[in-house]
Amino acid sequence: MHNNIDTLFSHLWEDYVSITPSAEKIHALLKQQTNSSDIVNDHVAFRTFNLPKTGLQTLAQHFEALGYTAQGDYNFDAKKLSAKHYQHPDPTKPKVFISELRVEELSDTAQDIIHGLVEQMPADAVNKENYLYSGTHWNVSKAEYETLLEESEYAAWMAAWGYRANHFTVSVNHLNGLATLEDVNQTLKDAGYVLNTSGGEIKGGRDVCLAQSSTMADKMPVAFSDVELAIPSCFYEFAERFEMAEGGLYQGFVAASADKIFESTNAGM
Ligand code: OOG
Ligand code: NI
Repeated sequence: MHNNIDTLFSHLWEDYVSITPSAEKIHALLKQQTNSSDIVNDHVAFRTFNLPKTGLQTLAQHFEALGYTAQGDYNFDAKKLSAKHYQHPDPTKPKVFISELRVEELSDTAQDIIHGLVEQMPADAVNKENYLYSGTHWNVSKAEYETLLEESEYAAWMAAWGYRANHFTVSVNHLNGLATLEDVNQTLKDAGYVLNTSGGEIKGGRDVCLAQSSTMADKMPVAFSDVELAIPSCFYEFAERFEMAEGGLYQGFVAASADKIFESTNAGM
């Protein structure tokens, strides 16, 4: 386990930009446009399979050890996912969103593939300091990836990329000058980036106290056990939070919006 939150997030960022070159470029672009010395990170998201060896809790324990606590539960019926979000008592620390695929709801074929992958993973991998950015612990063939892809894009992504930050998120509230999420989106489109339009370019809004947008994932090569193939890796998200009626910025997530953000790793939109 890490004993320092900032060190953990810098390892996560390093791993993330190594397979998401657009995020590093957008980070630099937004810094330059807003004359900021840094960009505030709203949250990071992780994915996993709900098998006992590697369920959501095996990732969460690394954050709990650093003082994070579970705050909200989310369910995505069609995608067969459950999720929780975590917050730290220090509000300047990024929030964490962890989802897990309910493997038992998939076909027997898909379940067999996923069990076969997770069996290859050493039992102690989840307790290693680098677990949250350790990638895959298995060999997966192109055919297995494609079989999973037909049923669950999430399962295929996990099989190919494993344990790592799926995305970082720019806190639009902290961007001087680019006042709204619309402004950020326009800046990104002017620079040639492709946004996720599933459910509209902006998901949510003032009415749910959270507006979100994201890029479509970069495509990066993965060495499958038989062949190398370029597939969607990770994306960058942009979040604007609004005041709640009772006061204070909303700190949770919005399931209907999250459902569409997941689709940022879909191939070609
Ligand atoms: C997580 C999607 C949900 C959000 O901010 O609502 C999410 C994922 O794609 O793994 O990050
Ligand atoms: Ni997110």
